[in-house]
Amino acid sequence: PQTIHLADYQPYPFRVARVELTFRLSPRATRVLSRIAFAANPDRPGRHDLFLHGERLRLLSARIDGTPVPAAALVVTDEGLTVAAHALPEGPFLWEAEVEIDPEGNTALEGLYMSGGMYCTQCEAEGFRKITYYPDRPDVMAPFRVRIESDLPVMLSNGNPVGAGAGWAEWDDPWPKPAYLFALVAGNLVNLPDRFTTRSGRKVDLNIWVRPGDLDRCAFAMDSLIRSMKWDEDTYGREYDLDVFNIVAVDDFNMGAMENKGLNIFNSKLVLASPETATDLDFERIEGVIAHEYFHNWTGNRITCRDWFQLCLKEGLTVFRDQQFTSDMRSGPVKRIEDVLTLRARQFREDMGPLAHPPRPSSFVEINNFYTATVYEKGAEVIGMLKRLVGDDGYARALDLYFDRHDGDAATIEDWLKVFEDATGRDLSQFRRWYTDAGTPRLSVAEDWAPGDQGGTFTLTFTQSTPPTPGQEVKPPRVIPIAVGLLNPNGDEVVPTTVLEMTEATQSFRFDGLASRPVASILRGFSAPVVLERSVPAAEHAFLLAHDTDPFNRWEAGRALAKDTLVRMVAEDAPASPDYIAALGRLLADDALDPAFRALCLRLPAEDDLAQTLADTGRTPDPDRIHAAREDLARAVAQALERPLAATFEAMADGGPFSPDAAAAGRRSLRVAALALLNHLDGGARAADLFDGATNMTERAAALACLIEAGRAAEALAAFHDRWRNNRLVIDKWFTLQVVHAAPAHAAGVAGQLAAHADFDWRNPNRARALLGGLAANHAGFHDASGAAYRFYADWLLRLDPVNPQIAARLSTAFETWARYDADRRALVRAELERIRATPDLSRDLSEMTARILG
Ligand code: DPP
Ligand code: ZN
Repeated sequence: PQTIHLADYQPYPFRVARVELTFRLSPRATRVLSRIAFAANPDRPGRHDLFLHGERLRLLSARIDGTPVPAAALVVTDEGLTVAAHALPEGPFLWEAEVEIDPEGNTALEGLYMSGGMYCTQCEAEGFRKITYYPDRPDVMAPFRVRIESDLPVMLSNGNPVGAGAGWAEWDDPWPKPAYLFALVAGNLVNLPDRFTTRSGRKVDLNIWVRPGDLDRCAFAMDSLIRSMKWDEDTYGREYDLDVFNIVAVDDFNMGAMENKGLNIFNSKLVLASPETATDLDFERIEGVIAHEYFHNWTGNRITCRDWFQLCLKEGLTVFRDQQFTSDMRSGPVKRIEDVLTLRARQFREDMGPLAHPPRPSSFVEINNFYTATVYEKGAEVIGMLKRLVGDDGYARALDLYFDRHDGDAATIEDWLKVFEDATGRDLSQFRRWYTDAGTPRLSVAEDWAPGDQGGTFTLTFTQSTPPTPGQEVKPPRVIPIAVGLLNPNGDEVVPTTVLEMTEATQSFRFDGLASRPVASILRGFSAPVVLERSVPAAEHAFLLAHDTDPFNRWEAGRALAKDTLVRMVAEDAPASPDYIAALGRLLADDALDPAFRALCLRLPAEDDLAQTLADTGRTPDPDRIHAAREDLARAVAQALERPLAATFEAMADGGPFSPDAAAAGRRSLRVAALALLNHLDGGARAADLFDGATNMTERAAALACLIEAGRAAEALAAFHDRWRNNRLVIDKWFTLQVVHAAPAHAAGVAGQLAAHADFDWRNPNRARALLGGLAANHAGFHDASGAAYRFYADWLLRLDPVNPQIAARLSTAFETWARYDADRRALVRAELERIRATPDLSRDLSEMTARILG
C-alpha cells in the first residue's frame, strides 16, 4: 500500500460547479446516475487528465458533453478512472456516468449500505468513491441536487426538500460541500418532529428519524439538539442555514455519528435513550455528540479541511466546542476532570506507544486509522491552550475572524493559526509545534524559597522534555501555558491563578513579596496536556486535596495520593495508605461538595493507568499484581469508611421521578461509586437489592457489575437478558459487563462463551465492540499470562478484517501497549501480531496498524 504525504499536496486540476445525482435504489443493484459540471481550476494551470476516484463500482456508461467517452481515452483501475487530457474539451464540460453498486453486499459500512432494511451512507473520509466516480477529496466543494427513486416511505438527502411524489423525492443542498458530507437515507422510518427559530427568524423543521418502535426514546436527543442550536448562537454567534435539520439513527454504524450537511447520521446508541435503557453516561454522551455533530455545521461543513492531514482543524475545534457546551450545560469542573481522564486513558497511552503521531500527521496509508484520540482530544487540548494564551477576548476575536475569512473554504492549520496571529498580534510559530510534533511533554519543577525583609521570593523552575516518538527523534521545546496558584500554609490563596508562559527548555518564574513559603498548585485546570513530574510529600497532596481553590487540582491531589499508594502496594507490598483513606473520608463527608465531584474522587485509578505509570518510572508492570493491589485498596477503603459509604449510598437514593440532568446524575454516580466499594464487604447483598429495585439503567447496570464481581450474577444475567432481549443497545451492555467484570483468569473464557451466544451478531460494530472492547478493557484479563485473551482477540481481528476493516483496525489498538510488559507477554503479543501480519489479503487498514504497532 502507498503512503500519502502532506508535502505532496496539489490542488485538484478541476472545479466542480454542480453535482446532480439520481439513485434508483435496489438492495443488490442500485443504479447511480451522476451529472457533474467541471471547469478548469485556475490554481492548476495547464491541461490535465481527469481523474475520478471510484472503488467497487460497475461502470455502465460514461459521457462527456453527451458523447460516450471513447474506450481508448479511458483507463479504469481499482482506485478510479482517468480520462486522458486530449479527450477533454477545452472549456467547462459535463460528465455523465451511470454505475451499479451493491448496498446489501457492503459489509464494510462505508459508502451506501443497508442496516436493518434501510439504506444509509457513510462517506467520511473516503466512502463517496464507493457510490460513484468523483473527485473524492475535501477541497473539491460543490452544490448537490439529489433524486431518490424507491418505494420506501422515507427518502432523505442533504439540504432542503424540493419535491416528492409516488416513488421519488428530490433534495437540493445550496451550500457547496465536499463529497464526504454527502448523505442519503431511505427506509421505513418514523420521526419525532420539532421546530427551532433561529435568531434571525429562520424557521427550521427538526426531525429525528428512527425505526418504528424506537420513537419513545428520542426526546432527550431532540432536547439536546435544540439546546445546541441555541448555545451556538449565544456563544459563537453561529446560526443554522437550512430549512430542515434531520437526524437519523442507524443500528449498524462504524463511528459515533456523522455531520453530513443537514442530514446527520447517528449510531443509534447516541440517539436512543430512556431512563430504563440508558445510563447517565449514555445521556451525557448523547447530549455531547448531538452537539458535536451540530457544531460541525460551521466548524467542518461551512469551513472544511483542505486535505485529510488537516482533520484536527475540524475535529479538535469541534470537540473543544462540545466540551464547552457540556461544561455550560452541566458542571465545568466535573467535565474537565472527565475529559482529562479520557485524555490520559486514550491519548497519553497512544502518544507514549508505537502509534504516536502529531495532531496533524504528515503521512498516512489509510486515513481511517487517524480518527484518533490525538486528532480529536489532543486537537481540542491544543485549542484550549491557545485560548488560555490569548485570553477569552482574543479567542473570541480570532474565531470571528476565522468564520469571516474562511467561510466556504477548505482550510489548513496554517490558516487557523494565522487568524489568531492577525486577531491578537501574537507570533505563533513556536506554538505550531503542538500540531506538528508528536509525544507528551514531561514537565518537571524545582522550587526555591528565599525569605527577605520585604517578604520572601518563591521561584518555580520548570524543565520540559519530550521523549522521541516514531519518526521524530528530537523534540524542540514547546510553548506551555502553566496555570499556577499559590496558597498560604493556612490554606488561603495568596496568588490567584496566573498563567505562566513557558517557551524555553528550562525556565524560572518568580513570585515576590510573600509573607511565608507558599504551597504551589501547578497546572491548574490541567492547563496543558503534559505529564507533570513532581515528587512532593504526601502531606502536600493532602493539603491541596483539602484546600486547593482549583477543583481540578483538588481532584488531582487525591488522584496523586491514590496512585502513590497503589504504586507502593504493587512495587513494595506496602499496605494501603491510611492517610489517603482518611483524606478520602473527609471528602466523602463534605456535603458542600458536588456529589459528581465526590464520585470522581472515589473512583480509583484504572489498572491500565497504573501500568503506564509503572512503565514510565522504569518498572515492568505486572497486571495480576496491579489488579490485586487495586482490589486490596478498594477493600481497605470500604473497611475504613464503611459507615459513611453506607450512609452515602442511602442518602443518594433517588427520591422523585427520573431526571437525566447533571445534579440527579451526580447523585446516582456517587451512589454507585459507594456501592462498588461496599460490594467488597457485603458480597453483593446491596447490589442484589438494587438490581431488583432499580428504576433506571445507571443503577441496574452498576448493580449487575457488582453481582458479576461478587460471583453471584447468574440469575440476574438471565433476568436482564430476558427482559431486554429485543433491545440491541441494552444487550450490548449485557455483553460488555460480563467481560469487563470477569475475574481476570476467566475473562478469555467468558468472552469465548459469549462469542458463541446466538446474540453475538459480530457484523454489527456495536456488538463486536461490546465484546472485544470489553475484553481489552479488562486489563488483567486481556493480559492474562496464558496468552488466551491475546489469541482470542487476534482470531477475531482476522475474522472481522475482511468484513469490516475499519472496525478490525480500530480494535487492534488494544495491542498498542505491548512493549510495556514482561518478555513472556511481549513474545505472546508479538506472535499474534506477526500472525496477523502474515495473513494474506489483509486490509490496508489492519496491515498499516499491525505494522505500526510492531514498530
Ligand atoms: N466526523 C465525524 C465526527 O467526528 C466522525 N466521522 O463527528
Ligand atoms: Zn467530529
